[in-house]
Amino acid sequence: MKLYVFPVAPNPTKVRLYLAEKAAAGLRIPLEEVTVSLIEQAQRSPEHLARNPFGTLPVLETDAGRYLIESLPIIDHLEELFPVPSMFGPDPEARAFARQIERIADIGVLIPIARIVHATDSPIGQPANPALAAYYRERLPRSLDYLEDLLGDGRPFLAGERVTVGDCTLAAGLQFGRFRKLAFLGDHPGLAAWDARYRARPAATSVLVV
Ligand SMILES: N[C@@H](CCC(=O)N[C@@H](CS)C(=O)NCC(=O)O)C(=O)O
Repeated sequence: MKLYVFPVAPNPTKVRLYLAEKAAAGLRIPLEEVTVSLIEQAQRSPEHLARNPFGTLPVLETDAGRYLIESLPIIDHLEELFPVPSMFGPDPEARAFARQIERIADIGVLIPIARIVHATDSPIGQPANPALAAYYRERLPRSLDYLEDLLGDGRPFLAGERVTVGDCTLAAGLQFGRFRKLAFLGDHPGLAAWDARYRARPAATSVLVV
């Protein structure tokens, strides 16, 4: 298998954190990471568009030569191939809740942060769009509030005592904001403490660059 990625980009980072957490827990998934430079617009090259017509990362090339082009289905597929140790949870209900938290971290935090970054200071040259940035800034606190409430019972990670895929998604989104000197956790002390705790993990230090 090959995983096409680029450092700091949040969706590839989410999958890379997932892989690093699995490795830290003793399961090194055998795949080759291939860098596709977003800075050089290599995601728009004919070679990459043949893998993914949307021209985005990450992409997983399976051993059969097929391409998975969405980050969560990539993780789902790897998790089915390598279910132990689980990055979702020990039973169906726990796994459903972990997946729900991941969706909220992605749709409610990672995507808004990515939109705000690209609408204000895009590292790949997307045009500024203050109205779009304002729209996502207004929406972001709802999901941050929800995640802050989860942590209110003293749990160390978003889904409980153990790290799950939602932690990877949230950390990937927040890193992208930090990359452009944008901070989002000023009104969320529980999440700020989670952020410090998560970033101290060996899996996080091996992947996060800012
Ligand atoms: N829904 C996709 C989103 C993928 C995506 O937007 N990737 C960004 C990097 S985080 C990208 O490749 N952007 C390059 C571009 O839009 O030109 C996923 O979850 O994988």
